[in-house]
Amino acid sequence: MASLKEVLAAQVPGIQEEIRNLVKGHGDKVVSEVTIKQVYGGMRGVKGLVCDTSMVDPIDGLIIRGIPLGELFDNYPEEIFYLLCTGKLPEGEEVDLLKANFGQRASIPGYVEDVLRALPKTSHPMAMFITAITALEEQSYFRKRYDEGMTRGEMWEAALEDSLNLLAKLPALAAAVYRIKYDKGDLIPADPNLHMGANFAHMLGNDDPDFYDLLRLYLTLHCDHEGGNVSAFTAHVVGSALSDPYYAVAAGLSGLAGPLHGLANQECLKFIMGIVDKYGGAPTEEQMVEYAWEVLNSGRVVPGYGHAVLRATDPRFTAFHQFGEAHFPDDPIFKTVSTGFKVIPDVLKEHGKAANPYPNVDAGSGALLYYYGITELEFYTVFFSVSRAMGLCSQLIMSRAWWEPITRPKSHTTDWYKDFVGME
Ligand code: HAX
Repeated sequence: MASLKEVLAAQVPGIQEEIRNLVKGHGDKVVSEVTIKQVYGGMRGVKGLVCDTSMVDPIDGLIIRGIPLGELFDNYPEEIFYLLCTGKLPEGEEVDLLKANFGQRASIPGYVEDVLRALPKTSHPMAMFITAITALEEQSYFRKRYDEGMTRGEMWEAALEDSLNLLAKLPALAAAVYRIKYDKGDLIPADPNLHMGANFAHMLGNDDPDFYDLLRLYLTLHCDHEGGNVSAFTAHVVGSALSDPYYAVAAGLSGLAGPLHGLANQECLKFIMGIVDKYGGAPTEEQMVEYAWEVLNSGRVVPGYGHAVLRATDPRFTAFHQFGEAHFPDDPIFKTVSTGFKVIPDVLKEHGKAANPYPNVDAGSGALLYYYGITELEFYTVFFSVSRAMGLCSQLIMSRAWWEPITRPKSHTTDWYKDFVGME
């Protein structure tokens, strides 16, 4: 039985050699051209990044190390992190070893609680969460080892050590933010016998086994989404400066806090509740169509629909929808999500702007959290963050394993681009 670190140690020399040979043998091969539209359009479609942990297929959605997400709906988040890092799922006792490893690292130092309590109650939960992660940076093994003169060959191990500590503590940090911000009473200590999702639910203060399972699913589904999305790209760039994983994850999650990215889950539930309020319960299909057009005609986006890469229903939405159908199909908020799923894609097609008229991960997740009593919408992106940090960390470990250099693309002024195309 091998630990995650031992499995990676066996793989890293092969990864380094593979990349060395690829660059040595094919270094001058052109993989992408860049148009002016892409330069001014968020670099959409420009191939210029490496991400070995996962890829997003426009139709099939997230594929983790060759395994479509649809085949991983029953797995634990700890197993997913192992898969992201190593390309294989842990087997037999490796799973228990991994869960125990996370469990032993799960508690948070007292000073972090003090930091959180010192913040104004009006702070956004994401700002509190990111502050807590930055406060934990004091414990960085990567930074300590760098200061001692660690070689680049040792960096992936230091990144792994920081990642395991940070990921293990994130549910406790998130629960601390929740209980402090919303006056839920004393913090609840981690239970090292529970898996990560259950432990998170437990520390939030809800020991319903169905909620345990929802958080297991939630942490599994949001784990990673290849390398070019705002949070992954940001963490990647910051990590390339050899800032340690605490800094890189705090930076990446600051991007996740944007309404066009992770914060969309908060916006989605606001949208759904706006409909329920307006019609005094779950709307009819006609009412839903009317409401969606009102939003579009006022120049706003329909939250939870569309995606920069996906061109079909997000499998993560499908998993959440199946969970709701199995547990509370008649809940008015969940029913509203279901009705939206039926009619909004056609509205968006008729509207004609969105390249992808189908629901993304954020369209339904909030309705499920709300059902289990998490009624503080602003907190939803923190759930997303606890999970997404697994992708950010595994990508950082991979980058340090193959000695990726500092990221530094070239920028030009608008005058330069105008000259380049011959524009007056
Ligand atoms: N409602 C209305 N209009 C939409 C739309 C939606 N849901 N999705 C896209 N459009 C519009 C865009 O605003 C854009 O309009 P303009 O040309 O006037 O600027 C046009 O359609 C083309 O956009 P696109 O190419 O389809 O989409 P982008 O790659 O530019 O953006 C977004 C992708 C996810 C940001 C976009 O679809 C959106 O704003 N959706 C709603 C917010 C949302 O659900 N975000 C969460 C995404 C998932 C995620 O990252 N979670 O973390």
